[in-house]
Amino acid sequence: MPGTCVIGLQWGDEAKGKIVDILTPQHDFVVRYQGGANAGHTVVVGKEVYKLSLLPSGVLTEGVTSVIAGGVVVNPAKAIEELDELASRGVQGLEQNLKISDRAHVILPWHFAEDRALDGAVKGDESIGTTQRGIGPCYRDKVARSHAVRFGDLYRDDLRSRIEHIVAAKTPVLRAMSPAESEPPPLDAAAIYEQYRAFAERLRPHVCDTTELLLTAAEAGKRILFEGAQGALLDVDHGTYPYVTSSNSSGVGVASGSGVPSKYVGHMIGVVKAYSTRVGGGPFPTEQDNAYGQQLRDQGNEYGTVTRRPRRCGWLDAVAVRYTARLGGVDSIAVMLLDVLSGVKDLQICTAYEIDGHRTNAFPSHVDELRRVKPIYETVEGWSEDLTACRSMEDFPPAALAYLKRVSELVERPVSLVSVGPGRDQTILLG
Ligand code: 2SA
Ligand code: MG
Repeated sequence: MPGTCVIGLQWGDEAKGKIVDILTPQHDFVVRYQGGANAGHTVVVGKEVYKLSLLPSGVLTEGVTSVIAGGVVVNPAKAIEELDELASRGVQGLEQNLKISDRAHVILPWHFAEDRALDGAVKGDESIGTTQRGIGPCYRDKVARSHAVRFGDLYRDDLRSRIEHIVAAKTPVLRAMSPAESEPPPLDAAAIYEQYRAFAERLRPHVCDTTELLLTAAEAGKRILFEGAQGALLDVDHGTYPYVTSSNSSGVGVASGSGVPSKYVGHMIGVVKAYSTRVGGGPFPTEQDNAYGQQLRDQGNEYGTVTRRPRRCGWLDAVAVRYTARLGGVDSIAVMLLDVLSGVKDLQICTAYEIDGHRTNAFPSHVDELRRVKPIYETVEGWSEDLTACRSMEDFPPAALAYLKRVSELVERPVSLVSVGPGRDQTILLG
């Protein structure tokens, strides 16, 4: 089967962008199928560092068609900003090589205001800590059907009246959602219409029926690389609900988001950070809100790519990763940022959970249960050697090899790749 899929098996930021970048030259298409500009993908090409939020990482490779499929929620201003930035840095062929689905839903100004208001509204002791990119409200409108705008709608004659209709409906809602002191400025339907028409014109060469494009490609045996955003534990259906993003960020989202049946995905790669991070609220059983966590944050430079928020850090949670690997039908795992663990004393891996006195390997379905988890740890031997210059398995100290072996056993998947730094050359392929 010619398709490959790359998904994160934790809470995002597993360095999926690097894997996608490495695999891109072996593919004809690179497809984003869920999420939006809440993602942050860092790709390092030589001395150049590219940070993409919305565009697939494939846009950096000439001759590859990059697709923003129908399951993505698109902020057109962000798409234009990223296209302009890449063009100014000499990336060629964008006009032909980037396709945006006419089915993709459009993020509109009210979605940002709603996102700000929504986050305070979730019951419980913590807010979700969204990226404030309008993602949740846009998906909500998509599913509700009444006040949504798809990319294809931006070119239709009734766009003006559609926007007027939605603005009339949203204005009282927004007012009611927002506390008096932060009431948003009134929505100006005429100005929004003009702005979005201009965005649509600018992006017109990119917009098409990507479902048809991708189905034809898949049927013709073209090699398609599916690029997941966020991580499986943030999946709206199977993650740590409600502390999740609003799309299917686990393996299950590929078919619904792209329109390509999962039978065309021949290899599912699960990307795993050698430890754990989470940005935003919600339970995190192996979190180390202490000197260990700070060491991981410092050594791993763990700050959000989009929001610069410090990421919460902790030990590798093999219970959670085994769950998401099974959920995603993962064939092999890529272990990332192994170099960050150099010099970390008392390395631990969580191998089981204790919940209310019972030991389990199952990942709880309810967030309250997850909050009560006492992680059961296995202490593993650490290493002090710098791994960033390692280029083959023989270069690794025995303790690092033992760590990889243990992760593979616990997750019940072979390790196909190990990464020891952001550069393309800091990658060791196995098997
Ligand atoms: P949203 O904005 O509705 O998707 O937020 C809901 C939750 O999903 C989390 N989320 C993320 N977690 C990790 N990485 C993400 N991308 C950026 C990055 C995040 C950043 O690469 O660092 O820069 O802060 C991402 N996107 C969404 C989010 O924190 C909420 O917990
Ligand atoms: Mg990221």
